Amino acid sequence: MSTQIESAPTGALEIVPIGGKVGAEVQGIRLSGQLGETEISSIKQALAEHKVLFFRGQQHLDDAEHEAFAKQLGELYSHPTVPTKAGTSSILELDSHHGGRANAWHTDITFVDAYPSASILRSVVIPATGGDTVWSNTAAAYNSLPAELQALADSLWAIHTNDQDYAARRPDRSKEEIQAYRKQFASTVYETEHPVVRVHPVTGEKSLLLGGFVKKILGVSPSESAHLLEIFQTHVTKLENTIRWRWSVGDVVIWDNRATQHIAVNDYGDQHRVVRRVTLAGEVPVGVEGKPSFTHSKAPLEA
Ligand SMILES: O=C(O)CCC(=O)C(=O)O
Ligand SMILES: [Fe+2]
Repeated sequence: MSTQIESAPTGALEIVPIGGKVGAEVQGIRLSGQLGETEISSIKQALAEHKVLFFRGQQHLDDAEHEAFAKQLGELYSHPTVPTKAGTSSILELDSHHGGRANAWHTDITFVDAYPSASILRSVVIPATGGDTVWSNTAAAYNSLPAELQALADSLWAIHTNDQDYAARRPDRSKEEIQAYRKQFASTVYETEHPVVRVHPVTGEKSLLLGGFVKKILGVSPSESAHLLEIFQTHVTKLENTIRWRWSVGDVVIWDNRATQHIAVNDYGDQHRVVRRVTLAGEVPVGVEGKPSFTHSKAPLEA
């Protein structure tokens, strides 16, 4: 079933759901920095509903137009530690030949309190085989928990940090590469306390706020924390709660970073893969009792 929303100037914008719980393709639109208000509000509405939106055939976008498009949806947000691509105001490039493989489930930049509300990813070089990305609906994951575990999750808080990155878990990288990456990625070490369940500011939905930057659940032992994380994360990665995208060059994907996790599947060996991302500023999350997250430390990396 698809819904049609009238929009100017490109005619009908069609939202075609793909997954049962997450993801829709948006058809009949040429992305640019000159979209009409109707199109922008239709995209925002569809994003709140479907969490991940896919746009095919946007090869005409260059870095500047990618940023111009993003600016119509919100304020651009630059990564706190990784330098933006030269010549752009906020683009983060992930190049597989330079270590850019986000192959662990995560929500973007949750090691800061006001982490991005959305990410807009554009494919530039795509391998002939593999290199898909998978997203999970973390509100659906919360809803799939039994009521007893929902109540437990509602009461928990977790500490997130950038001083434990996915690179460190990659067997294919040398010690030197891991050290160099860590030196940049965690040049400033952030530690932030977030509720395990956040309330979405637009939809009011509760979702699990976890993923690869979590260091530990507060108030329990390290081993209890690991067990609890496994229980919750199992619901996030359940196939029913996910959508997997086979990229073509020129595809653009927008995800609601407040209600999703994602992972880039690392199954393409030495093939080249390049994607570029713009993120939009977010607000400080609140838990079910209205208490906001907070960054309790921020310090330069110790040698
Ligand atoms: O490479 C991808 O498909 C996703 C990379 C990623 O995690 C991101 O852009 O936030
Ligand atoms: Fe990411």
